[in-house]
Amino acid sequence: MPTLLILNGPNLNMLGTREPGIYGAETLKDIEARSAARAKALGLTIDFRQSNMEGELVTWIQQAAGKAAGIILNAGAYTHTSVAIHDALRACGLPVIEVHLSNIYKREAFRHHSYVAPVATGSICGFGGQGYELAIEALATIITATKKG
Ligand code: CA2
Repeated sequence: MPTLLILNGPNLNMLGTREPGIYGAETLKDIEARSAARAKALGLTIDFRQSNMEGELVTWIQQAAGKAAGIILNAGAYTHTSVAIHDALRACGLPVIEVHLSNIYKREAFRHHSYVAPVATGSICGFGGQGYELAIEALATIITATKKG
């Protein structure tokens, strides 16, 4: 079964504890569970991770090359700052879907720029935890299309 690497950046381990008005009431464990269920229904498995460290996210992206079928990334605040994550995604050769729980374009101006977006196949934001399921569906379509050649 193809594996999707789902990466979550800084502070996303805090989900469900504060700021439910912005990020919803779900915990990251809840999002992992719904992602696993959606993936299973589509014949995929997931490797779901979170890190508060930029370098760890970069290493995981590097290690996914040649192993994972695609990457779903909510880089958290690193979305708006990280050239290192941009470079790793560009080099990995995998389809990448950028996800954000909140609609970053409705928020502060500093959240309007993403270093992930230019190296992503597509971006999904503003749908809370459902965004992860939408990203899994998008990658399932891409993987099937790639297999057909
Ligand atoms: O909307 C998203 O998914 C974000 O990636 C979340 C990041 C934010 O910096 C991005 O601009 C948009 C922040 C995640 C922090 O989540 C918390 C949740 C509860 C309590 C504290 C932080």
